[in-house]
Amino acid sequence: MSLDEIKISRAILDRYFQKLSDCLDLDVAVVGGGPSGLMAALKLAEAGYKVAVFERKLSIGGGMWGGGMMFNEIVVQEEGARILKELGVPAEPYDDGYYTADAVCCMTTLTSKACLAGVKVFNLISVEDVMVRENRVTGLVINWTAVEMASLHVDPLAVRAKYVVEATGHDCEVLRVIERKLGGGLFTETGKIIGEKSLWAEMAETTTLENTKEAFPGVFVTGMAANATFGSFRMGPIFGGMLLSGEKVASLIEERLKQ
Ligand code: 48F
Repeated sequence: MSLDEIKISRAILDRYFQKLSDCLDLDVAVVGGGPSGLMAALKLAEAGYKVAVFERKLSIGGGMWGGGMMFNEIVVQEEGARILKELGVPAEPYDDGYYTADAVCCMTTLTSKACLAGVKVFNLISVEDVMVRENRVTGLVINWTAVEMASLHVDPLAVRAKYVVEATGHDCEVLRVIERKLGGGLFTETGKIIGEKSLWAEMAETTTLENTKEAFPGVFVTGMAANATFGSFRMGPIFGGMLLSGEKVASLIEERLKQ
């Protein structure tokens, strides 16, 4: 067999567009491929739902790769260690109640498990808007990150989803678009994004889970976006809360999908 460059190109185009076309109608669309978004996607795919992750950057993983200040180890507490164990990521006890794990091992394992469970990951795609019908989000508006970066005047495409997971981290980009376009209406005290407070690991880890919930009809918020939306603290390089938040958001959405 001799290699034909055109066949290679056609194989990529055929398979990619088959995959994208299949994902234009989803059970759950996850925006952001950081630890919380990937964890949510993994759990929902394991439960049998059709899930895709849209990630702006070339590599998924968000803030987990860099550990703390580029020292690529992460810290979790007991509950987070339980999740690492389930994933098969080695976690070493460190002092009383702390565990450490290799950030790269953690992110690659989580990514691999999610893909093998059936999650379709679309990297290099940014979510720039949502679709709203009768005050409920019904899908995403997506475009190439390259289009966004070059500020090109190119119209986007749309993806329908029964539920959207807002997992864009500190900037809560999905809810910010909703806030801007609808003038509020979020399930916060003010109807708007309250904003992230300064570093307090203990409080932030606890409240991340409380803040993991529906933030607008059809949109569930997870990870750091949950704390930023509901006005809680940042936690720095402790990642258990992110994984637990992803797990929780998946179970909340599963309950809804079963109704
Ligand atoms: O920031 P990120 O890792 O969010 P997370 O899952 O975890 C936060 C921690 O990494 C850390 C922390 C706690 O330990 O404070 O920061 O809450 O991942 C968010 C991902 O979303 C992507 C972004 O590139 C990143 O990979 N993202 C952000 N906005 C968009 C997006 C968008 N509009 N469209 C697509 N992807």
